[in-house]
Amino acid sequence: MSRIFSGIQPTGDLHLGNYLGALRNWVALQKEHECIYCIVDLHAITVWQDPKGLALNTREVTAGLIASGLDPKKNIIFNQSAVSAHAELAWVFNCIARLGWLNRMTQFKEKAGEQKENASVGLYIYPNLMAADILLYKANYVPVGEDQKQHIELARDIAQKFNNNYKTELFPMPEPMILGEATRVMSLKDGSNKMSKSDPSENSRINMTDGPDEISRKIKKATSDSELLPGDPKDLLSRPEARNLCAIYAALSNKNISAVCIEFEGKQFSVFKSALTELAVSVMGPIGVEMARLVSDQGYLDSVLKDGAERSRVISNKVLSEVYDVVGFLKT
Ligand code: AQP
Repeated sequence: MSRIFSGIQPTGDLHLGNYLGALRNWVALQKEHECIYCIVDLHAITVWQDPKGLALNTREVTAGLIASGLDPKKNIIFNQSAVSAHAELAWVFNCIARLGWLNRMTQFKEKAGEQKENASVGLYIYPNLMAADILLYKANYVPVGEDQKQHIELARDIAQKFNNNYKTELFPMPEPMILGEATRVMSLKDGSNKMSKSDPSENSRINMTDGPDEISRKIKKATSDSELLPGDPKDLLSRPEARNLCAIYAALSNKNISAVCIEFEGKQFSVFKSALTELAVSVMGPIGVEMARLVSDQGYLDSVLKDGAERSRVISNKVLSEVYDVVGFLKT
């Protein structure tokens, strides 16, 4: 059985991009794989997080995972800071990864923007910690959205260089798994930016906790254009906002985008948006309700995280010990 690892940051409200690009795929994978899902709070503090908000978001993301359909008994679900081996292996990888490799990471450039000199060192070396997250479990596959592909490639480079430097086969090469029709859900306000928790505009995303009225309002306000919907998805290439809405419809209805174009060919956006609202409410509504129920049961969420951390330590301590032996650290 292959081992799957993936992570999600507790940096704000979970949104439709997280659901379609990650969570929904994780739920499907649990049937056939050994899955480890980590709420990556160490990654979260690479940009400022209010401490109370971070704790709140960590529980809310845990609720989101379970409400989406992940079984916490079958899968390991835990928060990263509870398992110190992540930070320990990351340090070793800080000494393996090359500056030139990190300089190429587009997410750092996007997140640091013009303020590069002011960005935290943590944000810069974020991919090394991500490599540690994955390799600590010798994971074979990492289900992620399109935006994370470059970081998985870096994890492979780190694994390869570690193995070469120390003449070992310790780490397998992890593969990204990019699944579904919505591998990169874009902002509802700007089709050139991805939907993101940290986008200051609430109207840019549908949150997993949004009720029917919020979903409907946000879809109505979503940027579209005045043209009719085409019968061929190729004609959407120069219309990023329209393409995004069609891709969301396709993913939510488990169809491909061509089928959606055929269904709505020649229709106006007002008609399409009504259908999209109905569909989004029917898929996301029950998940939001279940999330709210779980969030009110803090004791249960904390017990899930504690159990997950204990189970993840069984695997990760063993791998870290192998790494320390290979590197030559004395276990005094
Ligand atoms: N817009 C998206 N479309 C498809 N997949 C997405 N993911 C995130 N946004 C989209 C996928 O969700 C998983 C968890 O991501 P994350 O929360 O750890 O980090 P992120 O990619 O940085 O997400 P955000 O929402 O943009 O968070 P902030 O604003 O805090 O940086 C990943 O598998 C990711 O691919």
